[in-house]
Formats: sequence, structure tokens, C-alpha cells
Amino acid sequence: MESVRSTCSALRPERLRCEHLVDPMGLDEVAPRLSWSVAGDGRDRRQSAYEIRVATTREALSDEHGLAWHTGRVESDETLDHVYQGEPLQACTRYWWLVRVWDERGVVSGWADLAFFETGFMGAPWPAGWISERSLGADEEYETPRLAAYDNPFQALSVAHFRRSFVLDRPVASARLHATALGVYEMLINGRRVGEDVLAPGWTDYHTRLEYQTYDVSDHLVAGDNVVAALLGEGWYSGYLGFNRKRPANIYGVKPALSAFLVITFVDGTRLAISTDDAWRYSRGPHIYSDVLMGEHYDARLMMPGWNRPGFDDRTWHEPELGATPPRSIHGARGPAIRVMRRLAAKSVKAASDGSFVFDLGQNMVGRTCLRIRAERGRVIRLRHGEVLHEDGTLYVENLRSTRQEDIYVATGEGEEVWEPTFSVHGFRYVAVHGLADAPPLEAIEGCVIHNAMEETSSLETSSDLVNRLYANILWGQRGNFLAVPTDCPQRDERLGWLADAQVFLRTASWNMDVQAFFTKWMIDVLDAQSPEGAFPDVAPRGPLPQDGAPAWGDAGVIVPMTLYERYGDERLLARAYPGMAAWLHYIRRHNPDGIRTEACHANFGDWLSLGEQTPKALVATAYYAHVAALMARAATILKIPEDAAFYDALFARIREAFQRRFMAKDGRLEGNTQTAYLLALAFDLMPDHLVPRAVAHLVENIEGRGGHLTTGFLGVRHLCPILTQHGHSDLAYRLALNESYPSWGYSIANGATTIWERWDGWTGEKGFQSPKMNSFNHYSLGSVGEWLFGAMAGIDDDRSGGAFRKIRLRPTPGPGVDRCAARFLSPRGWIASEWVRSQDGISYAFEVPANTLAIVELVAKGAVSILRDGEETTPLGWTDDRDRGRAKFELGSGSHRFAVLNARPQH
Ligand code: RAM
Repeated sequence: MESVRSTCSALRPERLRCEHLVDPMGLDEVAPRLSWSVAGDGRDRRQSAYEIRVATTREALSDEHGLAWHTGRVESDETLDHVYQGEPLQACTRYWWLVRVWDERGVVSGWADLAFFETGFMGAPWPAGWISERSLGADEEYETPRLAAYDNPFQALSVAHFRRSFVLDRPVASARLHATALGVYEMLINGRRVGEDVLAPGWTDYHTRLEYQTYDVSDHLVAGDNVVAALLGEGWYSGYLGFNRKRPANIYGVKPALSAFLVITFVDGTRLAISTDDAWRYSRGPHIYSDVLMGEHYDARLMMPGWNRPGFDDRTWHEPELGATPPRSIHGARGPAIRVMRRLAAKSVKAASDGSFVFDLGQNMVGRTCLRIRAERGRVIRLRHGEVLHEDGTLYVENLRSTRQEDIYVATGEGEEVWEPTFSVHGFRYVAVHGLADAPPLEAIEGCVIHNAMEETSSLETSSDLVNRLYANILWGQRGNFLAVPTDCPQRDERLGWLADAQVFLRTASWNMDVQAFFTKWMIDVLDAQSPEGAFPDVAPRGPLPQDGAPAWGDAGVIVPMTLYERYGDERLLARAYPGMAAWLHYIRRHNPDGIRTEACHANFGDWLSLGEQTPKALVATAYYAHVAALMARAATILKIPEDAAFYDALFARIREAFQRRFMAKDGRLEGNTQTAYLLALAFDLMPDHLVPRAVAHLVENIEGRGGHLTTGFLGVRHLCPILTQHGHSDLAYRLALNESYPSWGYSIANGATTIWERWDGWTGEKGFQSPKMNSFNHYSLGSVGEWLFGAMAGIDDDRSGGAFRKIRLRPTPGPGVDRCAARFLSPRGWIASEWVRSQDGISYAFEVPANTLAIVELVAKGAVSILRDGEETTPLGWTDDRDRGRAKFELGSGSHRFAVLNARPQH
């Protein structure tokens, strides 16, 4: 080991993040947190000290006296969440930062690549005015286009085009554009798009809060004439939202408004600020209407060439109306922006019986279609979007309910035309193109995948095609539904931030992507949505569905911050959420003093969409009540509030006892005798110790009695495979996970699923499609089995201590039907890899953990004669031989390690 060490190079600090984002702009945190990870060759690598430097210029970073914060050398192995403690941060200022680290031998690294964060207004009042379209008089009409000539079945609004000219007479040093909208916007300067954000500023409860974006536009400006321009649409603010079919819905407001603040700093140190005011002009353009849910109608003949550049004659344009009323809280974006994240080429195109040409993208996805065609002027092309097809090859769109997700493009006839809708998002795999006489080429349609820009952090490859597809389907469900908020589905008139869906899926989500900043933002939405009585909602933002939260739904207000703490060690978020979490607990307690939760359960969904058996709702509700009480006790301990911890511990014990008294028979049988009943009781520690084996036996018996099939809904399914594995039935967990007969994940895959379905019986050979009233083919909830794929099959897990993978638990669990499993995961501390292969001789296992972490490896060695480490049967340091119970445990430092667990062979 020593020799490995002495040849290895210094550690490398990398992946620098501030507030869990890479180089964030417009940050309004007074004391932002800085994180990095360290990489290094060899084993047992450790950071022993670090030094951080922060300064407002790059040059000042090398000047000890010019620093805003200088930690000096600090003896510490921590790489995450170093709270800024330098000079008070100035508003609207870029701070560059650097870090270097010392390794276990005291060898110092080079400085990491330069990173920055840029502050926003830091709590100062939002400086810009608000502009919107004027309400026209009865006899007035917009010049362009004459909307009356078009069919607008949804009465959705057009997209307002705003512009404002200005002259620059001095050389520009830098420029920033801060912008937001009651609605959705895109900004342009001199015809060039500012940033790449889609549907900014995203969705918040616009009554309560609004986020703004900050863009570096220094290189958008030119000497002389300039134009800043904007497109403004309705978005979640005044467009169709949820199942509200009224127009105008007026959930938040009826008329979108834009607010922008362009600050130009000249080389001579002077500044010019341009705000949205009466110097702007607006017009309507080629969008006949644009709506997130319904789609977009765009007549390209009405394009106004040059409208967003200098030299355009805007004398016929209108003066805007001023003074929309924004919410009091306007602050810098807290999560990652929404972007076009990838593009999918069409796989095939077929003529359908209704005259359309149906393109197949090969993947159920969320985003928009890019159309590329040549057509004569005035040709109307309709693009309809659906997730699946009818048997005759036409689109199945019945499940969209009132949503249309249909785009209309009217061609100019000028060469090749390329178009994407601006403010509309669809959930689809198939695009039916109507209005073309001849079959268009495959390249005519491309799918633009849109979601919040989160880093993907995993890969999973196994010998089983079914498992590989299951993993892909789970990942695609997340790509499709992490859009502004974690939505239940992306296609029908719903697309809401349902709380239970989010809490059951969060662990899985955090394997697939770095979701910390995304959920930090959404937790603000959840807290905003808490009622004065303490009730969390069913959906956040509440928007079109204002009701209070059901058990397991409202409980997400406690589960989400605790899960984020376990995965990322985010204590600040936990501390901020804590008062709200406590208020929720007291709300439940007030209504249910005897511990059995039957009151204030609101829509009380139970184990939603379970199949063939119903778990008593009071049992589900009480189990969850106990669970959130236990989580509160943990939260209080972490936050060092011992009185609270004792209170919630006692509360948990009382509810647990009440649960046993009310729902449990002496033989450990639970009321209803359902799979979910046992799963919740076992997962939430509600069974007395001596009856745990009985509960497990009842569960197994239930599953076996159904020929190895599940009945679980949203709530039970998450615990199904993990609990079976934990209690010695991993073979049965594998059987369920790899099952192809109905109901199972495999059944949907065998029937062509490329995402997780909302319901086990979304389509069955026997009955065809489920009721179109509720039948999404892209709902991530039942995909919560993803946490088992990583946590059990691949065997990588955090230790739930909040150490954010400082200690990595590795417990690979091979099982029937899979001969090889290779997983990789980018933890907050770096890449973890885990791979096992089964052969006749036994299992070989290799893993890698990043510098500065410790691996607790547990190998199931039942029946094995020997365990080899790096090819030799040695007992390494940290070895605790536990082979009597069929397990061997090791504690190992960073680097890659190799084991072989050999089978017994006949003796000669
Ligand atoms: C459905 C949603 C969601 C679920 C609720 C109870 O409409 O799709 O997934 O949480 O109902």
C-alpha cells in the first residue's frame, strides 16, 4: 500500500460548486456555501487540509490583501458546504474563487480551475418596472397579425414582442441583464438570444414569490445602436394550468407582464441602467397563440424581420401598459434553469389512415418538436403529439383529456424552414404531421428534450435487457417530469407538483441526477404552500388544486428535507424547513390526539393505484404519521434541539403502539393483510421485534400466493424490493423486478414502454387501454424501484448519516436472472463504481470509491470457501470476519478494489 502511495500524484480539487450549482449568477444567499470534490490516483487518498480564496477580480486572488475571503490553510477533510465567512457580499458582484487541498502526506495540490458565483440584488427591492400589453378598446385591433382571421379555439393569448432601442457611446466593460416575468419570457439583444433558458422564470406561486434570472450579456452589445427585446407568453401564470379548463383561468392573473433590468458598465467606470418602462414598444408577431398545454399556432408569414435588431421601424408598435403588481418576494433563481437538454432524431415515419404522417422518435419524451420542411407559402402544417398509437397506427390522444398539445405552423414558402414552438411543451413519442401531400423525410421531425438542467449522475448496465430498459425508463420518466417542479405527468391537463409522487421517487431521482438545487427550490414552493394551520398541500405550488395534503402527500414536507439531508448532507435546508415540518406534525397531532390518523386526511388517497387489494386508509395514514414523527426526532437531533427530539421520539413510540393495538393481530397479521400494509410497517419500524419475521412471512406468502406478483400502489411499491432484500428474500425481489407477466414493470416493457406508466394496467392484452380519464404513460412514481437497482442490486448506498457518501456502504446483492451488473454513480464526493460478475467459480466484485471516502464493504459469502482480495486470500487491515453469518465485512479507503467470492469445490 505504501508503495502505491509514494508514487501517486497530488490530489485534484474539482467540480467546484456554489450553493450546489456550477458558477451561479444572481445568487441572493448572504452566506453561500462552497463545495468541491477531490480526485486522486491510488488508494487511501485523503484531504488533510484546504485553502479557499475569494476575490472580486481574478488578479486579486493572488494578492493576500485583496481577498474578500481567505481561509488560510485549514486542517479539515471536509469538501462540502463551506459557508462563506468573508467580507459582507456586495450586491450584483462577481466573486471568483479558488481552492487547493493538501493530501494525506501533506502534499499540496495545484489550484482548482477558477470558479465564480455572482450575487444578485441581495434582498434590495427589485429595481425594474413592469410592462405588459395594453388592454385594447372594443374597436381597436393589433396591426400584426389580424388575429380575427384565425381560429383560436382556446382563446389562448399571442406572444407579445417587446423592444427598446438605445445608443452606446462609450466602450463597454461588462453588462448584465436581470429579468423575470409574470408569465414566461425569452430575451434577445441585437437579434441574439440571451442565454439558453426555456420557459424562464419557471413556476412558483406567483402570489407569493417570483424568481429572476441574471445573464452575462457583455458580448451582446455593440458601439452605437442597440436593441434589447423580449418575447412574453402566458406560461403557468395565466395560461391553461392543471385541470382548470376555464379561460381565462385567473389562478394567478390574466395578463402577463415583463420586468427586466439591463445594467451596462463602461470601461470608464460609469454605468447605464435600462429598465422596462414606457420607452419600450410592443407588438404581436407570428404567434397566433401559445400555451404550455394546448400548443402553439405560428404563422411564419407574419414574422417581422429585424424586429429585435436596430434599424427596425417600430412606429406602429404600441406603448406598453405599466405597473403590474408582482409578489413581494422576488429573488434570484434557486434551482437549475430549464433547457433543451438533448435532441432525438426520428426513427421512422409511416403514413396513417387519417392522412397524417406519423413519426416515431423511439422514446416517450418531453419537450417540443423541431420541424424542418420545404413547403409552399401558406401551407398549414399541424403537428399532433401522442405517447402511444392505436392499433391502426393513428395517435392515441384520449389520455390527454382537455390538453391539445398540437402545434400549427404556416409556411412562408421560402426554402427550408426550421421551427420550434417557443412556450409550449408536450409529452410524446409520436408526432403526427398533418397537411402534407407527400411523405416528408425523416429529418423533418426532431424531438427537443426539455427539463431542468441537472447533471446526470449514474449509469447502470447489466446482463439483463429488461433491467437495462427498466433503468432507462425510470431515467426517462425523470427527464420528462422534472420541469420547473417535479410533475406527476407531462402530457395531460395536470402536470402538477404532486407531493407523494416526489417523496417516493426522490431517492431514486438522486441516483439519476444531482437534484439538490432543484429540490431546494421546490421545497421553497412546498413551504410557501403551507397553510396558516400548518397543512402542507397535495400539490406545490397549489395553483389550480388548492386542497390540503393527504397522508403521504402532505408528509412529503417532512420526508423531502430529511431525504435531501441523507443524500447531500444539507443541514441548512433542514434547518430552514424545520419550523414548517414541525407545524405539520402538530397539525396532524391536533386532529388525531389518540395517534390513529383518521382526521384531516383530506383527499386521503391511500396506497394510490394499488391493484387487486386495498390497504386500509387509516393504516396507511397512521404508518406515515409514525414515520414523519420518527423523521422529526432525527431532524431535531441533527439540529441539536434535544427537547424536540425527545418529544418526537415519545410521539413516535405512542403512535407505534397505537398502530399495533389497532391494526395488528397477535400473529403479526395486519388489517387488510395486504403487501403494502406489511411493507409500510416494516419500512417504518412499526412491528415489535419478535413479530418482524412473521410480518415478513405474511408478506412473502401474499406475493407467492399471487404467483410472484405485486399489488402495491405508489406508496407500497417503493419499499417492495428493498424490504424483501433487507429481510433475506432478495431472490423474490429479483423475481418481482424481472417479472414479465402482468402486473409488473416487465409487463409494460414487454408491451413497448419506454417510460414508467402511471398504472400497472395502463394497457393490458386483455382489456386494452385503461380509462382515458387517468392514464399517463409517463409517470415516474412506480419507478421508485430505481433505488433498489442501485442500493441493492448494484449495492451502492449512502449510510443515511448525512455524511453525503463520506461513508459508502457497498453491499452487492446478486440474484437470479442477472449475471452481471455494473453501476456508476457520481456522488457529491465523486464517482463510485460497483461491478459484479457471476461465473461458475463464484462472484467477482470490483469497486471504486473516490478520494476522501471510506467504503464499508459487505460481501455475502454464503457457502463460499474463500474470499480473495486483489487475487490473494489475505486478511486486510480493517477486516472483520463475519463468515459464520455468511457475510464478510471490510472497511477500505479510497481507490479501486477487487474481490472474488469463490464457491466451494469438491475436495479431492
Ligand atoms: C393523480 C396524479 C398523481 C397522484 C394523484 C393522487 O391525478 O397523477 O400522480 O399523486 O392523482
